[in-house]
Amino acid sequence: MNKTHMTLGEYIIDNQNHFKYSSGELSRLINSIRLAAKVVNHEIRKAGLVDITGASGDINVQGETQQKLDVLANDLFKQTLINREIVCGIGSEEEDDFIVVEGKNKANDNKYVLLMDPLDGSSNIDVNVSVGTIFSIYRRVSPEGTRVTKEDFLQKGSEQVAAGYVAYGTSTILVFTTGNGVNGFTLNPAIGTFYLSHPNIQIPKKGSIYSINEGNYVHFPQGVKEYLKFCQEEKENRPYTSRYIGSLVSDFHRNMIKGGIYMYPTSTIGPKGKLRLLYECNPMAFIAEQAGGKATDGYRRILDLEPTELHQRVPFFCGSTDMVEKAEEFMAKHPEDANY
Ligand code: P6P
Repeated sequence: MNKTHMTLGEYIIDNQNHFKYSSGELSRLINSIRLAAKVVNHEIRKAGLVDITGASGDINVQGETQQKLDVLANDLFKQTLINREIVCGIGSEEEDDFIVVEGKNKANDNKYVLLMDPLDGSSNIDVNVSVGTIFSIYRRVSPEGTRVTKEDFLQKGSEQVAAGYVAYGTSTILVFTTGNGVNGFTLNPAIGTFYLSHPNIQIPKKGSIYSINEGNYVHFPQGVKEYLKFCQEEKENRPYTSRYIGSLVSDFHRNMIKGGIYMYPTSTIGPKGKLRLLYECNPMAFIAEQAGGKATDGYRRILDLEPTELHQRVPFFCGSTDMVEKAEEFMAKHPEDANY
């Protein structure tokens, strides 16, 4: 039930009994994400004034240069989750392996694991371009009271109980689903409260925006090249336009509101694509489907993919159903590209 000017806290209380396995823990988990998002937002808004922009000097497990804010956001979300003893384990883009949350053994009784990209698109921070946080929540599969295991994290995206993102843009918006539709909450920075601003978001079935790094064009699979040419040569009143911010959360959020497709396909320079299945593609796919959109690897539903590794990468086609299905039509003509 959505009332006007409802706060995130009121929404969680009003909808708690809709959360799968509602026992209050999921509500507390979302509340802890809310707190961490406000703190990260505060740090991002002053980047450039204090020494938290630029590279940290470290390289993460992805082989990517860690930005100072990457490390800060990772530490903030981790600490908030650990302090509240809500999850029994955490997976993060910035951590080589998953983190076991033990505490006074109480944590091992916790039912959930969380996977996150604490600050996606962080290389954009130094040039004042929007960045985001992405999170994915599962119920553990290992017995409660025991130490969390890798299997708790390597679950299909269809098993997620909640997923969301925070877009630190012209305003800061927290968008999430618990399997009953998608709602967006915008932060009022003056009082530090998230208000329901985008109830029941539905991705327009048709769209006219395609979002892809066309700098990689010569390296794309043939089906992607053919789809891009279709968009660029479409005869009826040239409906398509290209928008690529270089920040998944921003490109995705724009498509959620206006319609569009985001693509990060395989290429000869990235044979499995770039985006990570567990904490980028799965949460965004869950949200997209809950908003009436579609998400595939060009051939298969993202949420059906069986994970094998914590940081595995998969190709990603996500957004307005009609656009994703049109792209899949071109991909289907090249089945040789289905095995990456
Ligand atoms: P490229 C950011 O690093 C990210 O994971 C996404 O947020 C973004 O869409 C993509 O990579 C940009 O990658 O190769 O186009 O610079």
